[in-house]
Amino acid sequence: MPDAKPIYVLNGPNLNLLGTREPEIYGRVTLAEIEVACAERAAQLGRGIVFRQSNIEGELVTWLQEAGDKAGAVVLNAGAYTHTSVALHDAIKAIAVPVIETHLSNPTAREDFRHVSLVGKAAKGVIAGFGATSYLLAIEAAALLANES
Ligand code: CA2
Repeated sequence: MPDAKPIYVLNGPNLNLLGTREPEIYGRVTLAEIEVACAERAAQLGRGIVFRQSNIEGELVTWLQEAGDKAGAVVLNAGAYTHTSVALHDAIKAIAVPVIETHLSNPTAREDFRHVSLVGKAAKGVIAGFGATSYLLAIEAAALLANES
């Protein structure tokens, strides 16, 4: 598919620590390893990726706005901002490209404060609870949705 728009994979706060702490919750895979796996799966599906991580809420908002112009779809693990950020909710609402909320863990099975997702109220759908495989499932959903638009 010539000139297919890339899938943006955006990661929120503390996800840069993956593989170094709390392996019982988040596994031992690093974010760099997830990036490689996402790039491979996207390439199989005829797409490139733009993969980024930030601990800064506003930076994620800026990248969502950029994705609205440049991406075919967005895979978004907003980390803890998932549960708190009206700004991310509004940024998702403001762009026409589909956004797939993605989590390593299953927030619904965890503490009560993780049961609310402001991101999920704006996202196209949610994939959660499969560890690093959540990202690969989200890449597949993103590629399908990008092909539809
Ligand atoms: O399960 C997910 O992917 C989460 O988005 C991860 C967030 C959490 O706040 C969400 O409720 C669910 C936390 C990311 C923190 O990642 C760490 C990784 C290693 C060590 C410490 C934190």
